[in-house]
Amino acid sequence: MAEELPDLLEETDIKTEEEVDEPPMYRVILHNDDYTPREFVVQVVMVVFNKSEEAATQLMWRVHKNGSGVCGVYTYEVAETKVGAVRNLAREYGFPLRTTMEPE
Ligand code: TYC
Repeated sequence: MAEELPDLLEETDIKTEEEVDEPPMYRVILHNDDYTPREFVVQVVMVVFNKSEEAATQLMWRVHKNGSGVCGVYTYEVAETKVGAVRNLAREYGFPLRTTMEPE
């Protein structure tokens, strides 16, 4: 009888996308402001996000023109570390440069 059949869908080990291996990922967003020098932004992006001078300069201009831009996508801990690194450098040099993180 149908009632006695095992519920195959319940019992399989098939996992939904969230249950599989990959950890949740976070975008780190760089924000424009009126005071941080462009060259400082480029240096910070190169050091913190491991970008070439060319890639960092491109991103800086994109953020300068559009208001914000994505520096990269990372696991929670790595994204937090990068946001903190930007905060520390900006504080140290007295600029309002800022990044935030948001779930992918
Ligand atoms: N808008 C800044 C200026 O004109 C440059 C800048 C670019 C600042 C990107 C922040 O994330 C930023 N000096």
